[in-house]
Amino acid sequence: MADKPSVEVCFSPDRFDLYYQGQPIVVVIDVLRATTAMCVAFEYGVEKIIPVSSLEEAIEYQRMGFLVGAERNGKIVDGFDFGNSPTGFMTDKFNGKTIVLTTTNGTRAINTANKAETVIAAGFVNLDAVNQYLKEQQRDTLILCSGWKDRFNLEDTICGGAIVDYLVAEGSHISDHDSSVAAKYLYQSAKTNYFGFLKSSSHRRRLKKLNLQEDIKYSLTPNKTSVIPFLKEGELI
Ligand code: 3SL
Repeated sequence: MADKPSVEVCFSPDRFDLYYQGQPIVVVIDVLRATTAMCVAFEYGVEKIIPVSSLEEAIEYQRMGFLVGAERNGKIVDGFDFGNSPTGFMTDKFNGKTIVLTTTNGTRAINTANKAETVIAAGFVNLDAVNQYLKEQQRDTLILCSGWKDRFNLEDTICGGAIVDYLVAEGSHISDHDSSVAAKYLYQSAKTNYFGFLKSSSHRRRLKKLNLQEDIKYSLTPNKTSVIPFLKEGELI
């Protein structure tokens, strides 16, 4: 019988090169809030999202006439059209449009992963759809947590742990890196109440100060959509 594919977790983009060993699938997670917002944007009809890492690139796209969103440290950057609030994408104003987005961590993580054959964006909001997709693919998978400025964060790790937990329990994948085992245990401790478990997480506190509780609640709610954003030639579709 052929070996089972692996699923492993990398805690932050600056560790990516240590964990990336040519896995054909990379799953990028930024629960609060970039990948959650991307799922919502597609659910509400956005056609494409061009994720850019720097504000300079975002300004270039603005000059070319694109609709451009930019977030830094949880706030919309002055001069841009929108940020990365998931609830902010619950509108038909982006329906059928291509938008450009830059965020503190999430878009950079997506661009870090772009050497993989397949890159998808995940969060709690599309967890079942992502789990199902990965189970069907049967390929080595690396989960990349966006973290916060290259540091570990709880919410992305727990979401990554949920994927590992599912795929290992289903018997479709194996997982043996310590980071993946740790992510799985954190998920198992958090799964009955993500909101409570993450009460003391640094990013939840940061967003709470900015009055973004609604975004936090939404982002921690599983399975709001079955959309899976895929990166194709630098664009999410
Ligand atoms: O880092 C990111 O990509 C953002 O999602 C951060 S925030 O939730 O907008 O603060």
